[in-house]
Amino acid sequence: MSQQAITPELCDWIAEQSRAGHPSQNILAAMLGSGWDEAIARQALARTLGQSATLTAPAGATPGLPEPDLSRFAPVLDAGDRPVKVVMALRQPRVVVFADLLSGEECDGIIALATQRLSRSETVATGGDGSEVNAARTSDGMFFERGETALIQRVEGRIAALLRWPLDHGEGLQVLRYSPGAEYQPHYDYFDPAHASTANILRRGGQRVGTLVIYLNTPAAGGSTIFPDIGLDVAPVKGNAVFFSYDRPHPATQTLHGGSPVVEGEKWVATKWLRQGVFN
Ligand code: PD2
Ligand code: ZN
Repeated sequence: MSQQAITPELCDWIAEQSRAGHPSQNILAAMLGSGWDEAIARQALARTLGQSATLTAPAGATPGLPEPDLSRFAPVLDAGDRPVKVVMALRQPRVVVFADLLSGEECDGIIALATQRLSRSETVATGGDGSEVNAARTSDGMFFERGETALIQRVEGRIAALLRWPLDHGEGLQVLRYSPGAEYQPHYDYFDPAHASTANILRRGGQRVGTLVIYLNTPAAGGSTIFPDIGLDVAPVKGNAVFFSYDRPHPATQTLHGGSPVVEGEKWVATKWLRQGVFN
């Protein structure tokens, strides 16, 4: 789009979207999706709705980020119904590796529940709404509803306590199974503000602000979760998990991450994505 200008028509459209209940973050995402320059879009939002409109959180969002309580350097944290060990913590970007978040039986139980419902994993479609099969992600996957079974409920309650983030701000757990050779190429978990489908996705709970990948088994070789920007490889060990958070949908968060190819055996993970607001 060339010659972008803040016209009265544009301001009317922004005001109309706001009156219809769309958070300013979503309006901004829609403008970026249709080719508006970000600086001009933010200026137009600020001019129409006031400066605070360009801040990112949706109505009802919880301020801050999910974050375990590492303030006392306690090597074992109380996650409500289970003590969870801290293996390592990086401050910038925030990455924390936990051990024994789930028991062996809990891992096996989730795999058993998921097995019957696996299908080839999809990612957010590049062309519009919905999702599509993507060569960058060669695993099989499924989603649980939040609270779908007593086991899922227990695990979700534990995650909420550990990361001090409301249970209803979490998406349903996603389970992935990687066969030998399967991988998940490096990506960001936040929704790209420039993507056409993002405004729609953000209506439900706002942006993702944190990810917890839980390892449900220990593959014989390969399958580590990699963070290329910071040179970190996290080994997939049954019951352990890696958590990372991101305060804005931008590569500057250094949260690029991927699942390296499995070399031998299978790899199973359960991922919990955390949103800014209530995800229903
Ligand atoms: O399985 C993994 O290691 C992995 C890597 C990157 C999972 C995800 N992303 C994810 O579920 O978002
Ligand atoms: Zn990811």
